[in-house]
Amino acid sequence: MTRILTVPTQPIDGQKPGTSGLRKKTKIFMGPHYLENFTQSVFDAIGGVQDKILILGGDGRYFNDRAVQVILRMAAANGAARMIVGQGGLLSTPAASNLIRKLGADGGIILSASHNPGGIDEDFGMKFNGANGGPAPESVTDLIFTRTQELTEYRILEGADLDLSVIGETEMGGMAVEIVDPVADYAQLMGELFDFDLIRNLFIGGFRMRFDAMHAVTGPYATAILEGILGAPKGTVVNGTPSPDFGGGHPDPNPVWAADLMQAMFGKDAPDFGAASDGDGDRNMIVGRGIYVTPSDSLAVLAANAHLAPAYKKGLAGIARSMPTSRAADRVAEKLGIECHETPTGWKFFGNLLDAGRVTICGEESAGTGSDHVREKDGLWAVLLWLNILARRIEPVEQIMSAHWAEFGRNYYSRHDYEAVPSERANALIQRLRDISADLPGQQFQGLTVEQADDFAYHDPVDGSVSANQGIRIGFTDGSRVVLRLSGTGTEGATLRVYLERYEADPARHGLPVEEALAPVIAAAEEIALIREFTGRAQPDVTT
Ligand code: VG1
Ligand code: CO
Repeated sequence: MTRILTVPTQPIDGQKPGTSGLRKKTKIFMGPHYLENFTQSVFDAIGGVQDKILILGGDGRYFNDRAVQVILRMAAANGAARMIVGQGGLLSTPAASNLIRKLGADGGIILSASHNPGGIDEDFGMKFNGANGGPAPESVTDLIFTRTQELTEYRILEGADLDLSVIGETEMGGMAVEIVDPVADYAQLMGELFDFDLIRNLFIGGFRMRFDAMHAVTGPYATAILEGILGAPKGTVVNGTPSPDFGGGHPDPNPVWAADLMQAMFGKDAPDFGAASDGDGDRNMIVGRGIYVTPSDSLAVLAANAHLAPAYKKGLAGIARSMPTSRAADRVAEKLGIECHETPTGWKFFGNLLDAGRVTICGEESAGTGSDHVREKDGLWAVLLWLNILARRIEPVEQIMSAHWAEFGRNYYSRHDYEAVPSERANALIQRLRDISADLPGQQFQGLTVEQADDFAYHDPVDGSVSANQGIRIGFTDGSRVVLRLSGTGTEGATLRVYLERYEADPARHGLPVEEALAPVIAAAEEIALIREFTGRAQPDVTT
């Protein structure tokens, strides 16, 4: 029986879905009517789900299983034709994107707070992807937000839970529910893009790798593809079983949270290649023996070498990077003579460019890389493209990096995060920069002269839409750059992100420690933005 429940109180606490969906403390999502209100708002904002087909799955964090049952009952009560759910309620973000596209679904719901920790006292999240497989664009997230503010009732079916552990088709209140293997279609797609025989031979030849799934959703994918299909030795994948609290850590693939992997790759008897992925499987971290590859550099190297993999052998249409990502990829685009786009942070901004066939490869400094094979960033895809390149070049990662820098120059890069800053302090810092940016050009800070400064506004070349206030950019005459913006994925106060970049053409200066190379830029950022004064912090909480 369908029940129509009237919402007793203010439905949602007035927050817009951020960079990717809505993220909140798990207990908030578990609170009375909260998940239900947000779900109904999503359904209403996309014009209802009557007769529609949706994909549903999540990264396995705490509350994932319960939320799937609620969403299924609501989809049934709202007249959906069919829900396709990953077995056990699991789907990585790129696998969900692939299923939406492959099965011609109207969209999908992904339950994840990505790299944020999981558990009853940690974070939960929900995002909606449209029929192209990509994150809902701002026009849709704005509609969802508006709907949360005016919602008065939601529809839900009463009934028992479905058993999500059995693959096959079942039914709920007239709606078909199909439980699918979360890995199979994705693994097949990867096999179409890359030269699996060549990578198999690499492992046969004794190449050693360590993939850290960080107790999150890529465990089953990496185990099936790397150890199963590609024949990497058992034990190549570590922390491969998804756990509701990600083993108590942050499933954030960077040198801080993947410290074990760093230690293994810099230690005695290190493997040839190391990689990690985040909570929902859309990000990646790449480490060679004794060398960490920054995500910005990884994007540039993948773009420069993509033609070595079957899917990209005809070359790339163009490259896009998020605004704070280093400009290393721009130099590759220039050399290849292809388009290069700078978009705001968040994968949704790549969708139009990919759909229009203007770009093939995209990336973000936060360890997201992907291509036109889906409409999400894709962690394992990046790892497999690296493997395909390594199998063709037969060179250590370190050598590939130094050759790349010798050819294109090196963009030293780092990001400093200040977490849980009181929102009014963080907003005031950004507002002040907005106010003074027009006066900065020509001024000198720590020996660096400002060339350009603004609050980035993106003009989408495909649909003409404008997204303003996307972050402060301060460029210096020597090619260095500072970017400051506030995170859209945090759940506590504000997170200030400071992105620092310096270009070095001279190969004799490509071996400096990163913090040393960036020292003048870091000092200039402090002098311009008064970060210590506004945040009250002497140094960043996380440096990546
Ligand atoms: C962060 C990253 C951004 C990424 C977003 C979602 O956003 O900086 O590059 O697209 O997370 O990634 P923010 O607004 O906190 O800086 V994921 O893996 O959380 O879907
Ligand atoms: Co993610």
